[in-house]
Amino acid sequence: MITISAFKWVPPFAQGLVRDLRVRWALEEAGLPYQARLIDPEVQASAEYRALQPFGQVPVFQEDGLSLFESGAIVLHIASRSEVLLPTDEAGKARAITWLFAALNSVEIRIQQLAEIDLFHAGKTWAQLHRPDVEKAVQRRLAELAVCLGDREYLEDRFTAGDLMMTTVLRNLRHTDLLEAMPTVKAYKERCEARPAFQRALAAQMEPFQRR
Ligand SMILES: N[C@@H](CCC(=O)N[C@@H](CS)C(=O)NCC(=O)O)C(=O)O
Repeated sequence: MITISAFKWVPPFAQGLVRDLRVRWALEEAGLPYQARLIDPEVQASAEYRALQPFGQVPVFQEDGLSLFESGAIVLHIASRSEVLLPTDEAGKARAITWLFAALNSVEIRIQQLAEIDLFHAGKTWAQLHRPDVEKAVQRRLAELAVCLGDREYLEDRFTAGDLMMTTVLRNLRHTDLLEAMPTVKAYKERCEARPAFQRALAAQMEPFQRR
């Protein structure tokens, strides 16, 4: 049975955004059953967990003696087992993987900077000085993404792991109104989030938080 690590509890601003969500979503799309190992700060700091995830973070993926960390690598590993996430033709597969990296490397980095300023450093002078430039950089990426999407439903001609990753990245803007100015990107994100597999993944991440 596949096991993934996730947090027992996170503050409300992070609920529904923790990176095990993308792994749960990929597993749901692929139809692979899994169980979650819910961890707390004590486990995060333990030598046993650090041997699985050198930075003490979630998610970790474990199956049959294989242990993986980094959500991008895990989603790619799962996607390689499911045509729902990765086309079987070489070009289609390579394009989907390209979008997965673009989400993590070209879009998430920008959005993460903004989220860190807003959620962790809002009152600090350096953050207030830096924020306008960071917001502009995010707006630029969103506009570029809108051009890529054009009038298509997905980044390529069908849903792939690239859309899955891009959607989880865009969700990190939920504390802002930046997507309101980008209807194409907003509709794209909502289209992906409407997938039943996403809804199941989100409910599964939220369940332990709501139990507390
Ligand atoms: N690049 C890593 C980042 C993982 C990550 O940042 N996980 C966060 C939750 S979304 C975490 O565990 N934070 C707690 C910590 O860093 O101590 C990945 O994509 O898996």
